[in-house]
Amino acid sequence: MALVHHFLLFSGLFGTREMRILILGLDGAGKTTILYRLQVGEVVTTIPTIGFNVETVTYKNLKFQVWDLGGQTSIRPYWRCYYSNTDAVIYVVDSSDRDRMGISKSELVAMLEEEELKKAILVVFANKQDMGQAMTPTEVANALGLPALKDRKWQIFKTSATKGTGLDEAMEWLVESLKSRQ
Ligand SMILES: Nc1nc2c(ncn2[C@@H]2O[C@H](COP(=O)(O)OP(=O)(O)O)[C@@H](O)[C@H]2O)c(=O)[nH]1
Ligand SMILES: [Mg+2]
Repeated sequence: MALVHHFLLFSGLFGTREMRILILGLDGAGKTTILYRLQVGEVVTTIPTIGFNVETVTYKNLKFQVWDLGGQTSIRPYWRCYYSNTDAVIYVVDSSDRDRMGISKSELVAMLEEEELKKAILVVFANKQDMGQAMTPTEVANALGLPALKDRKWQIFKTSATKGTGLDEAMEWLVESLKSRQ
């Protein structure tokens, strides 16, 4: 319920300009679960001709778009079509997937190099904190190289998308950050 409140804030604050937020990360990180947890509207899945799924939720002038990073390199150039006018990136990490933390880092680094994303705020969700073997947010931050990021407003939050914990706090930070940037 509190999440809906944040979106009311979002939509009220940013007037008529469309706010665009990307939810990205490796497959299995929990992105789709988070999108549904936000409960802001109908999730529409489209498969562009190039062949990767994009899930979109639009709530008033707020648009969330989700797809999986990693995998096939041939489709990467097409991701660019979705990068323009992005206000924030929510980067979702499976904190229990130590084996793929390195891949998650390289995907994040490559994505942040995109010219169109230079000004986007970065919120990392250290997801699956309910799992016993989960890395702590500090461990995830270090593994992703977040402390070394230059000219980037970022923050990391511990979340469990299935339990619904931590999402509120993270979205609140995002709303405040977007507000102060206006
Ligand atoms: N234990 C646990 N499982 C989760 C969490 N978030 C997502 N999952 C599970 O991880 C799997 C992949 O989630 P999904 O949202 O489809 O990942 P996506 O590929 O990033 O969209 C599903 O079985 C989810 O139920 C979490 O916080 N904790
Ligand atoms: Mg998914």
